Amino acid sequence: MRVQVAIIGAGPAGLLLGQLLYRAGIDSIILERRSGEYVLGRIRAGVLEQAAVDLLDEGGVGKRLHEEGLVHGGIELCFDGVRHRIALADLTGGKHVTVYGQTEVTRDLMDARAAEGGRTIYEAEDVSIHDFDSDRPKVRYRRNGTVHEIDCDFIAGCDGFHGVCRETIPRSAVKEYERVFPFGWLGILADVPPVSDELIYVNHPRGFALCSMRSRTRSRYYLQVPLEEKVESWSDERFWVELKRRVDAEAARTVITGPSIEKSIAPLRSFVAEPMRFGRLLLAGDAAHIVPPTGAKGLNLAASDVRYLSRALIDHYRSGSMKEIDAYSGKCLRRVWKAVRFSWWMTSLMHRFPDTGDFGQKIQETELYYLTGSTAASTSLAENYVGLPFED
Ligand code: FAS
Ligand code: PHB
Repeated sequence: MRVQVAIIGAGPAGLLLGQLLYRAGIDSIILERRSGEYVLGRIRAGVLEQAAVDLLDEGGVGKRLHEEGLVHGGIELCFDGVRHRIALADLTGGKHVTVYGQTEVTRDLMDARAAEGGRTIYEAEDVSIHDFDSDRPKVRYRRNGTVHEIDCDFIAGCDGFHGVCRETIPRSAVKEYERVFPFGWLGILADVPPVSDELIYVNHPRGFALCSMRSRTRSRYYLQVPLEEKVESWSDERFWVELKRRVDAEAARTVITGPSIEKSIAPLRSFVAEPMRFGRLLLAGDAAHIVPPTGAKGLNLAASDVRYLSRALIDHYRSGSMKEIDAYSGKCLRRVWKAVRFSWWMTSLMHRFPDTGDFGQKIQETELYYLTGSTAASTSLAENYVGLPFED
């Protein structure tokens, strides 16, 4: 079998890339090791930058997003028992973010690909990539006991942090940067109305908390927990009691609690692999980088990479040039590192570390008082949160 682009992974990066290539008349196949239902069952990101919304529109899959997504012009920072609004749109000349779950983005992309007859092989086993340092790369996979081989022009490694693509690259060719945070996020999804119209990021001596949402009737909450914590030791009741101890008094009084429909603990790390291109293999999304979710950048960085990668591949097939392919990794990484910095900064500011102590808590609160009292400082947070500009 031959295809122009073989995409490994049917998460947001792989599906969005496949959709943008399809709209440009470029043939692709997606190989996904899990079932579609399993992929949809993962509860992850919730906030889209305008650039990600624009890309989904470009892919022709923005209809439900515009019907159901919640457009937010601000967030709140809660510290020392008081909430302070960061007016994102006012501070950035009108830029907003849209609250729309990653699950829904993935569903919309899967539905579009199926309707357009795009090829996605789910439950593809033992995917392997070969000869990507030549101009005739190959991909192999097993399905129902039969091994299949695909000849292609390019391989897009969209297979996430634990994928096969980055792991196949010779170790001497990759430089990895990593910082693992000494805590995780315990997340709960519940069909209860959100406690506030906008997201609330909480700095508290007991630990970070986040009040988010998926719609006006479905809420998403997070609590910072120790790394060794087990989700089994957190009953719904224990979660709600702890959340009320960390949020401000009004939120504690008005939060509507209810049974969880999903509850899980995610570790937090910053990770970047450089470069993101190896011959005819190009990495995108979590396959190349991971950020702590504090800055709501993970999914948006995947979209950012796909914006650059789709344009580079379209340019190649239209002009025969490799110029944009050659520039891909550098362009991605300059934007990736700015998001990694912002996510690290916001995580460091909002979380309780083992060595924070009383002095460290006062320093964090003082930085937050300065931040929320300074237009310059708030603008810096706002322009990073809504998404920094792209290079041409
Ligand atoms: P993904 O990991 O989503 O997709 C990769 C796909 O490749 C998966 O479907 C996987 O099954 C498949 N795959 C892996 N190995 C394969 C192989 N060998 N062969 C074939 N397929 C293979 N981001 C936020 O912005 N906010 C959040 O709150 C947030 N919460 C998160 C919670 C968790 C537990 C995790 C893990 C991530 C979270 N993220 C969050 C980040 C997340 O949203 C990612 O940034 C986003 O899923 C990136 O999309 P992809 O790059 O497509 O990677
Ligand atoms: C979410 O709703 O899942 C979410 C929102 C904002 C973040 C992280 C997660 O920074």
